[in-house]
Amino acid sequence: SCYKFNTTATDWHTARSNCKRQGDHLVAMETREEFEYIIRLLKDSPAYFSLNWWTAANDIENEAQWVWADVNQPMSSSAAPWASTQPDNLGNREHCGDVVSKYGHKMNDAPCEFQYASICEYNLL
Ligand SMILES: [Ca+2]
Ligand SMILES: [Ca+2]
Repeated sequence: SCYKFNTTATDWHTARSNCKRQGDHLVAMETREEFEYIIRLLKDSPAYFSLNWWTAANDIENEAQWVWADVNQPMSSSAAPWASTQPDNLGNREHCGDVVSKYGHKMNDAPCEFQYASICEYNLL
C-alpha cells in the first residue's frame, strides 16, 4: 500500500470522505508491520511527529467492537496497539480511532468530531 498524510485537521467523517473522494480509504493497519511502518514515517518527520492522526478504526456501530471502516475488517490490537488505558470511551463519546503522538504513537479512541490530521491509504494496481 501507499499512504497520503493530510496535515489539515478535520473531523473523522470528513477525513473519511476526503480519502474516498480520491479513491482511497482511511488507513487500516491490519498487520503489525504496517503499523510500525507508518509510525516510523510519523516519528521521522518533524512536520508529522506531534500531530494526532485519524485512522479507519471506529466502534460507531457497536460500542467496543472495533473495526476498520471501508475495508470492513475487525481491528486487531496486536497489529495496531492501544495506548495504555485506551480505549476508554471517555464520556461515552469516543468512537473513532487515532494515533496519538503524546501516547507514544499508539492508538486511542477519541470523539469523532475532534479535528485531527489523517492518513489515506491506496493500492497501486
Ligand atoms: Ca467507543
Ligand atoms: Ca480515549
